[in-house]
Amino acid sequence: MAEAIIEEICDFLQKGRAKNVKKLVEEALEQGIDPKVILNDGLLNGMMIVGGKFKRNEVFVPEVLVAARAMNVGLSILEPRLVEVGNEPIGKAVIGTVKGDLHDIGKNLVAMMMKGAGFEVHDLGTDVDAETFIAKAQEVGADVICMSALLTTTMPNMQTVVDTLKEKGLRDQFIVMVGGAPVNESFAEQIGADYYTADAATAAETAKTAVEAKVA
Ligand code: B1M
Repeated sequence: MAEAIIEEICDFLQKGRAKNVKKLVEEALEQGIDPKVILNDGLLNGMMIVGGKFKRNEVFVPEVLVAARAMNVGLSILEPRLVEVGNEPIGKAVIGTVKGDLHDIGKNLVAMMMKGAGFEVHDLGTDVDAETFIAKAQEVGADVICMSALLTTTMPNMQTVVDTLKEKGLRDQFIVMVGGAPVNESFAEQIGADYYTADAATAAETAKTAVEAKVA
């Protein structure tokens, strides 16, 4: 039963059928299926299959776009179940996908996990330039700046944020975290970011540890 509904979520996600995905995710939650199973085996699995087809030119941007929309609808249903926010925020974070980059699913997941870890999260969306990241971080008194990039061509825009922080004499005020499929540890080191993490849950854990260490 649980396997059947998860398979259906995965199938409808690939077809970009947001309404069906929404309905089935709600049904799966009502059936008591673990939200993490719905996320990983249903939604993310479906997106991975679409990603593979996109790479092999079996589907194209419009199909990927509708699948991504269905993914974000599914995520919004899961969010309250994945995120149990405490009363006092443990820190503040600004998050966005860097300039030139419109991919937001991974960034949304990181934002969600950060909220779950107790952060007050300010989500700047996609295509965010250095000035916007920094202005928002200063405005809200952020502890952490989180940047996501999915394109090799937009990764250098993470460096621009770090360099602009240095130019403004603000580098020491913020913990800078980077991630996204093409990003890795050595790139993070090379651009002078503080942390690279491979997935959303690890990003949230790392941010929490880093903020606690800063306060101590
Ligand atoms: Co795009 N796309 N796309 N795309 N797309 C990729 C990234 C690509 C790898 C596909 C491929 O060719 N195999 C390829 C990039 C190649 C490269 O740069 N080397 C690509 C391309 C080429 C493009 C276009 C240029 C295509 C075109 O127009 N010809 C174009 C660019 C548009 C732009 O941004 N300017 C484009 C457009 C699109 C859509 C709009 C159609 C859509 C995005 C819709 C949306 O996001 N709302 C889309 C999608 C969906 C994808 C794929 C299929 C899926 C990405 C995704 O959401 N994955 C992707 C193929 C792939 O990745 N296999 C592809 C699921 C998500 C959960 O994973 O974001 O990696 P991810 O997040 C992970 C981790 O990386 C990590 O946490 C998450 C897991 O827990 N993480 C962080 C992410 N951010 C983090 C930050 C952190 C820490 C961890 O700290 C702060």
